[in-house]
Amino acid sequence: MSEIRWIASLVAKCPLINPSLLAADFGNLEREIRRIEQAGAQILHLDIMDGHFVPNLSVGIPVVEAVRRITELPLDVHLMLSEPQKYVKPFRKAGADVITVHIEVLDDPRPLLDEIRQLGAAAGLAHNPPTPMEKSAPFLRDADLVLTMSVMPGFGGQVFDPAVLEKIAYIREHSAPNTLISVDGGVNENTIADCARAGANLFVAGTSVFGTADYAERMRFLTNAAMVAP
Ligand code: S6P
Ligand code: MG
Repeated sequence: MSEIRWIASLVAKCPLINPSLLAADFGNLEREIRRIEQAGAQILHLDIMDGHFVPNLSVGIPVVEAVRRITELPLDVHLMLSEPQKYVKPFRKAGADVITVHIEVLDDPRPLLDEIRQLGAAAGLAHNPPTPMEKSAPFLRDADLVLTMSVMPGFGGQVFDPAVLEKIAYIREHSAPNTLISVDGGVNENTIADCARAGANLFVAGTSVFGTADYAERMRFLTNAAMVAP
């Protein structure tokens, strides 16, 4: 697998908090993005939902385009879609730098992960809490980012499922050294250290960042909490 260079430099800066815009104030998106940039964010997470793979809708291509115009931060676009194959090209064109697709809707994710990389983006592979590790295990080295969902996707502000820690440890052991090992859902001051200890290095955080008053203080606090050796 040829390497997308900027991923290696991002991995070198880990542990990193990956603020999820789902919990931001969409009425003031530009202000929210400026505040999170000033708070030290190195990447931004965007949740795309289709009302089918998950029981909710969120934002689509025009919002990713708008965010792209506002910031130069890498955009990590999490596709919670039943048919991601139809949308990787338009999301890449809209400005996605990482495109993550779910194993649950792909028998063999390799062609789609390859296509994402050929489009010049980093390729992410996600799995939901009930999905056994065996489903994603054969493809860990085909992805630049492996995303372990620690809640059933669809809504922010849910409670972290500690059963995912075992999956994260497996991924850490079996993925390539420059893989982003990400966790998403219920990541906060009580759960982040366990995720880091298990081997995660990129922590998607919605409510636990945007739900607070001082983003910079919160980003520092969570980052420090994640600074524990796996
Ligand atoms: C989970 C959601 C996630 C998001 C979310 C995390 O349902 O779809 O993919 O990234 O923003 O939110 P929180 O509030 O648990 O950190
Ligand atoms: Mg997400």
